[in-house]
Amino acid sequence: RPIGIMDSGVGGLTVAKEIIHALPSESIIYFADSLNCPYGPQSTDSVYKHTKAAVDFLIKEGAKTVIIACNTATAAVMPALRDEVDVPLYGVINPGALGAVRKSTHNEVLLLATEGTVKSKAYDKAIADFDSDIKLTSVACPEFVNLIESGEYRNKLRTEQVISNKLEAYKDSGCDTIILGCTHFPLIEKEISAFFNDEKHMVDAGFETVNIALSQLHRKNLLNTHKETPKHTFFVHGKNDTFETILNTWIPNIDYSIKEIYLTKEH
Ligand code: DGN
Repeated sequence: RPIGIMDSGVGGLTVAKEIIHALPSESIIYFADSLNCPYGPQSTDSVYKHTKAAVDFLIKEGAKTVIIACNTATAAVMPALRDEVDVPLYGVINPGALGAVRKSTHNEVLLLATEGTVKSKAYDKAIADFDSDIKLTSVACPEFVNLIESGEYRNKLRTEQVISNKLEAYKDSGCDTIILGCTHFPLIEKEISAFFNDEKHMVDAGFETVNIALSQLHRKNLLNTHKETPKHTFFVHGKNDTFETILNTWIPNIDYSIKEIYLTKEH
């Protein structure tokens, strides 16, 4: 059975890429909720509804586990949704917070995320649980999501411009660690890191999650033990003209199919 991944759009591809590299025999089914993207500005209730529909869909399609590869969705549904489904469900915020606590050397962390994630204070809570001495500064960066979803991020100059407009005020802040608290952001990680002269520890919440989820799935005997040629399926909810190009740029040379779907009441 495949590993399920959901996001509001292309962001979860950063998580898919890590899984495909780590476990070349596993197949992935991916749900991109392009119809409802972006999640960042929406209420917790509507993000909960969209996320639950996506998770239910992936389970119906046979997913043996689902990774909520979206910080905004994780903040809205976890841990409550875990009790409503009967496969292991992973969110990206606790692993991201733990990664930052581990990497930070002088306890000042900068979180880059969506408005929804920042407002939820989910990172503040998770970090305080791990280490209450850490000072967290949070910045909502919806501009980055638009830049990436539109595919414009492949224009390096434009990307550098958007980043410096947004983060100028934080350039000389005392932070030593930056959390990419939106799964879209690893697509522009190099440019974000370069803006800070490559002097900060970078934490990719999706990457941290894959490490934790895969070792837990291994312990639960849910990973393939035999070699298998994987087949990846990407379900795009609604229309997304840039999805396939971004998929091919970000995760080249894989066997996949893309299916455009619309969720109906039966789903
Ligand atoms: N990729 C999503 C996240 O990690 O929060 C959010 C993108 C969005 O829908 N705004």
